[in-house]
Amino acid sequence: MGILNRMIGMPVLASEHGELVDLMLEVVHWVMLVLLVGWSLFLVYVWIRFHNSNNERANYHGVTGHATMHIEIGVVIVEAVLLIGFAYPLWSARVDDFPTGEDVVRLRAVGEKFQWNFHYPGKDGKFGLIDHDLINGQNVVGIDPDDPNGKDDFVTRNDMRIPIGRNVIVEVASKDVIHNLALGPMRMSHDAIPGDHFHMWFKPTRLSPKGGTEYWEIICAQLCGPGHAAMKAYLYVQTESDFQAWLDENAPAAPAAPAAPADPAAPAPAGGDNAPAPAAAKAKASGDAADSPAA
Ligand SMILES: [Cu+2]
Repeated sequence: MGILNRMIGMPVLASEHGELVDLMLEVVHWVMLVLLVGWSLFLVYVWIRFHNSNNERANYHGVTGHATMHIEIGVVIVEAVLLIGFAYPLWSARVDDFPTGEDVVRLRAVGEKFQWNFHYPGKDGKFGLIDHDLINGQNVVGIDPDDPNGKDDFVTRNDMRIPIGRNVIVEVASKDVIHNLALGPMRMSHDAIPGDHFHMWFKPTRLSPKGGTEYWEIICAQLCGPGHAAMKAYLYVQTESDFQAWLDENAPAAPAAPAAPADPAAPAPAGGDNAPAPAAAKAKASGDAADSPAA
């Protein structure tokens, strides 16, 4: 298994549910390949069998056998099994069975032309309240400075980090146009639509390259404007200890601390202009964003 997935160049697989996604892709492509070859052979047969030189008079009876109908019914059954047996359960787990508990890693991904802002709730695990009216150059996601829950929130630019082996819930939102947060190795993506927010979840099962010190690219999967192609971000799946160290490094320590410049120690991937800038907006925030994904 996996031959066709390798041929079409699927990115590395790094999430738990992703195995089922890849299995479905593989099976669907095999079914389509069989159909393509079968129908192509049938077309060639029809060209020859019903060529003018073989049939000087039109046939007014048409097809009399039932073979094609049986084949069609077979195709419908296979497709129904794929849909009901694989696709629905997979989709249902993504949209219904959101993980709960202390162990879940939560973050927000806010798209804008042309970058991703990742809002982390800090050590307390609670997001500060956000308010669109508070968005400015320093406070890029509009964290309310009066909300105590947001005091340790921080925001990174194009730099998404998650620990291996824990469930992750990402809230996807947009500040301007429709973007799409596409995490290829996680086999997850979701549109970011202005005026609304959505949740997606997954469990990373594999460190990003070089033991989590290098990244996989995150792309915007909706054509969002002239800078769309440059709207890349960086996904690090780290060990738990590396992730905690990164949180310690980025979460503002003392309440009401002045917005300190971002810590430059974070490894800068060879990404050119778009390299992640951790904690681009360590604005103070607040609020009870106990923002449950359950819709
Ligand atoms: Cu975009």
